[in-house]
Parts: sequence; structure tokens; C-alpha cells
Amino acid sequence: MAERVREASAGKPSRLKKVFFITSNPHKFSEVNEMCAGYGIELVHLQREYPEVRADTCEQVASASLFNISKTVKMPFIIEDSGLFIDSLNGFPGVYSAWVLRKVGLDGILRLMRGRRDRRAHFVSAIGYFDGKKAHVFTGTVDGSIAQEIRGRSGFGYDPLFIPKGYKFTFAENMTLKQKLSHRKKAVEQFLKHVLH
Ligand code: ITT
Repeated sequence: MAERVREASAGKPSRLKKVFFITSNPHKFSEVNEMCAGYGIELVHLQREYPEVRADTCEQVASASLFNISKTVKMPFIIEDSGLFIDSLNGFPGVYSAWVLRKVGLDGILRLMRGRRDRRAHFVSAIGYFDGKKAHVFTGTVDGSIAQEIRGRSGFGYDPLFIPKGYKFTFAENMTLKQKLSHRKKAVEQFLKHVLH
């Protein structure tokens, strides 16, 4: 991992604050990169997976990942752990969101939700930031509900099922809404506030 960071950073100008974003998910990278644009941060994508611990919350997963990765990577980097928590399923799929989507897909979630009147859910994003010395975690959440069927084609993951509270469209039907309200946007705002203080 440390070797890859060194390779990725070789020969780049250093006027902007350079922060690596270690994630296997290109959608996460492009969303966060867009949000950081214009704030003097050069986000460099390091597209790779890293082992995640089992825990109940995204904050705990992000903290443990920061701790583990910072044993070998000493340059500033962020990681993000996120997930969809459905109230009537006791928070499932939660921290297992990526795995569950791969295994059962959006249809699997809709099957689990069949006949349920309480469709409330929320997304959580926990951004872990290692500044070269210390670890920090910033979180954001957005409340909403699970649609009755798959709606929209934009975005990624559970976007076609998630209707933010107070609106009628899913995130996948209205990306402007997602850019304005998302859990990730709120976590990135906290991160930027810290970095730019
Ligand atoms: P990395 O761990 O490599 O960053 P990942 O996709 O495996 O990538 P997570 O373990 O944090 O990331 O899983 C989060 C999953 O939650 C993600 O794969 C989506 O299925 C879902 N998710 C998170 N944020 C989302 C969003 O903004 N819109 C839709 N689904 C989202």
C-alpha cells in the first residue's frame, strides 16, 4: 500500500493540498472529488480494496480502517465507510450494504420490504481522514424512505430505492437532489471545515 501511494504521488506539483482517497468505488471518488473541487484540495484516487472490520456503525468501521492503513501509509489520506440503514429491518443492510447489494441486489431488498408499511431508512457516510499524524472521522446522514419499486438510473448502489425525506423522487431520479442532500455531502462538509479551518 505505502509503495502504491509513493508511485501515485511521484512527480506531481505540490501547490494544492494533496490527499489520497483510498476506495475501490469510483462513484464515491467522483462524488467526493466534485464536492472538494475549488477548495484547494487535490484528491488523488487510489483505487483499491482494504480489509474492513465487523462493527455496528460506519464510524467504527472507518476508525478501524484508518488505524490499520495508517500503520503503513504516512501521507494524508481519506477513506469512507457508508451504508443504508432500514428502520423496519433493524438497520439492515447497514455496514454490510456493499456485500448485500452484490448478493441479493435491489430486488432482494424490495422482497424483504414487501408488505412493510414502515419504509423509513437513512444513509450514513463516515469519512476517515489521516492527516499524516492524527486520525479524524466526520459523519453525515440523510433521512428518507424506501421506494415501492426501482426508480431511476443515475447514481449508484441503493440510489434507485432511496427517497429523501420531504421529496417524491429517488436519488437516482434526481441527482441534483442527491448532490444537495446526501450523507456524503454532509460528511465532506465537515471534512472541509476541518481541513480549511
Ligand atoms: P470502499 O469500501 O472500497 O470504499 P465500497 O463500495 O465497498 O467501497 P462500503 O463498504 O462503504 O464501500 O459500502 C457502502 C455501500 O453502501 C456501497 O457499495 C453502496 O452499495 C451503498 N451506498 C453508500 N453510499 C451510497 C450512495 O450515496 N448511494 C447509493 N448507495 C450507497
